Amino acid sequence: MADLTVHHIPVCPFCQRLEILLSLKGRRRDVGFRVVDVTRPRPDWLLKKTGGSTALPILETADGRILKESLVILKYLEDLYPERAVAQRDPYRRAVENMLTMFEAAFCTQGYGYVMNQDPGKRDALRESMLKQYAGLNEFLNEHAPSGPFLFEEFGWAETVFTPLFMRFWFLEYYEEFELPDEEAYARVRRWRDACVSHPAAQQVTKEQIVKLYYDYAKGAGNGELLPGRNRSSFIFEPDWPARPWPPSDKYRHSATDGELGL
Ligand SMILES: N[C@@H](CCC(=O)N[C@@H](CS)C(=O)NCC(=O)O)C(=O)O
Repeated sequence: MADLTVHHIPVCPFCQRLEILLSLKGRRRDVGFRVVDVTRPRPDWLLKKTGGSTALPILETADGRILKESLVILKYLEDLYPERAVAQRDPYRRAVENMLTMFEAAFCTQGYGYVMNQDPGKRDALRESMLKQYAGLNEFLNEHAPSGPFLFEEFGWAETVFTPLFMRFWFLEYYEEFELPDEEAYARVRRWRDACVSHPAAQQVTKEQIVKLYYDYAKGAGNGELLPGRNRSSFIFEPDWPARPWPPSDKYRHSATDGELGL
């Protein structure tokens, strides 16, 4: 058995960060990943380990110690397996990388708030706020890494943190018709995003999985919660993704049944 176990939800962006970091280090097989089904109440053994909290991923060491929060776990893995450094080692470069990483929480909250919105009257404002997030990243990259495509020479720490979010935001393209405008204000961040999502170390999930899994988010229900009239969450593991039809993209006018979603 691996010395380290990550308890995770497949297709969760925070869990994908860990998989990307481990892939970059050639250490993916040194850590066991144990799947948790969030459509059911968390098992007692898991709640005992976490002290009652339910957010994943958590990392468990061989002697049963628990770490929480993806950025904390990333740092732990970076320190534990230092031989292929993903984070910058030069203090100034590390600080620049950390400044960019600080944007992730607001970026994430904005994207999830947007996809979960159920009020058509708020769509324009949400789109504008999302664009502001991208414009902020664009400015930062233009200042610190105008040529790119990455912040430094290679896909590194900031890319590990942001790529899973760029991939999740495929749900905005599908359910909100959100696209980055073809304008200078987004040109640099577009190059960063496109290079990030196509990097070989970040291919753990597909657009198809994300769009199908996050249907219930697009209807306002997060984390395996059941929507009215439904018996199954889009977060269940069976049937597998290819067997499910693509969900209807018009989230404001139609609520798909379990049958329409192939659940
Ligand atoms: N800030 C946390 C966020 C973790 C998080 O929200 N995970 C989601 C899955 S994407 C989760 O576990 N949701 C279920 C829950 O909170 O009960 C991190 O970076 O690890």
